[in-house]
Amino acid sequence: MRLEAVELRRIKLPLVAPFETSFGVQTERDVLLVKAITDAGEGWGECVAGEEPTYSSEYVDGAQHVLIHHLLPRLWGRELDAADVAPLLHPVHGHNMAKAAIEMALLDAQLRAAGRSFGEFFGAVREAVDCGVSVGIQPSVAELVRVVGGYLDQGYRRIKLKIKPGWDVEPVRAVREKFGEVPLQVDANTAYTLADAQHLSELDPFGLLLIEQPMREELVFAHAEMAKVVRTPICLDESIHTYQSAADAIAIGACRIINVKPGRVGGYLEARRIHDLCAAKGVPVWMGGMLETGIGRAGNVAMAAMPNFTLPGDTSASDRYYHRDVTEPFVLRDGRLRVPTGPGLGVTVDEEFLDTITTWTGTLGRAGLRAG
Ligand code: OSB
Ligand code: MG
Repeated sequence: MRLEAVELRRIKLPLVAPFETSFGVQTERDVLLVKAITDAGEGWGECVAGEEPTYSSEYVDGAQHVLIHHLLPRLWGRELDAADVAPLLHPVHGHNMAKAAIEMALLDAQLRAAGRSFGEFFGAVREAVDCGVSVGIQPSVAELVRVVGGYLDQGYRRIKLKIKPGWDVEPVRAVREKFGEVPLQVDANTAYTLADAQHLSELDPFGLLLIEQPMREELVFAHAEMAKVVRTPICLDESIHTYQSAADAIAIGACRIINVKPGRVGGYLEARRIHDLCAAKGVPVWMGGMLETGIGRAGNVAMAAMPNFTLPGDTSASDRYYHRDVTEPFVLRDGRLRVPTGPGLGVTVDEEFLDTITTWTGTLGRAGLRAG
């Protein structure tokens, strides 16, 4: 396969409700989409970087810049397999979400051409995946209980509560008291320090599945220290950038569970290696989410069908995020989403709809950028 051109597109999609985390409130997504045009056909990728570098150091304008100026120039004019992308981009440090977007688009093109689905490529062992939902920080505990009740009524199989100092033990207690033994976990998005270990151990009596990323991403050793105080299993999200960082974190006891986000680790192929490592080490994984559109969701749901994805993922239905998705919507059935079976991502991108929400497009080829 040869990469002939890449169409970059920025779209704005409002969220159905504001999503508040310890790092801010989000009311819409500003998404960078990548369409790879190859001699074997086209493929789509979605960049999960946020508008601001507040989840990680990546942000969408930066991802666009690095793709145009540093990543795509390394891919023109050669025979490529999706597996060649990461080695070719290895000289560029970091920028995993930007790298993941172009690898995803090439993998989609390659699998569409071969008539194979992402699920088949990953060795999916189930036709549908168990879905959880990530619940943002709410204005009050009463509102939280109402929102969680609504998601449980829809059939979600696991609730994740976003927490931060001042919004942790009480919301967890309220949800436990109201909804009993529903599978429940929390995500701090780096809002605590090791000095908070004793406080976080107050969550232990609630039988949570896990506590996700309590401390800053570089504090991997501190997570191992915290695990000596907090009995709830620690799960890492932001700290895991590569296969190697996953191996190191597991080796020192910094986490017992890993949240796999293909964008965060530089693509689906690195995510698959992390899945396989964790399977070998007896570490369960689950599919994280970055409020993806149907494009990213299609790939995530397919990967979540791999055998060691034994916990429900942040793979919620399209209507949890958007009034209208950019593909056919993913619909929750019995608390699950079906793994697409068509070639590549197995979804059709609604380009007419895209045109109505596009804020910028640019086409790149060997000769450079043509803004559209
Ligand atoms: O930490 O998992 C996270 C969304 C944006 C950035 C970081 C995170 C999240 C979520 C949402 O929790 C998960 C989803 O896509 O449903
Ligand atoms: Mg997280």
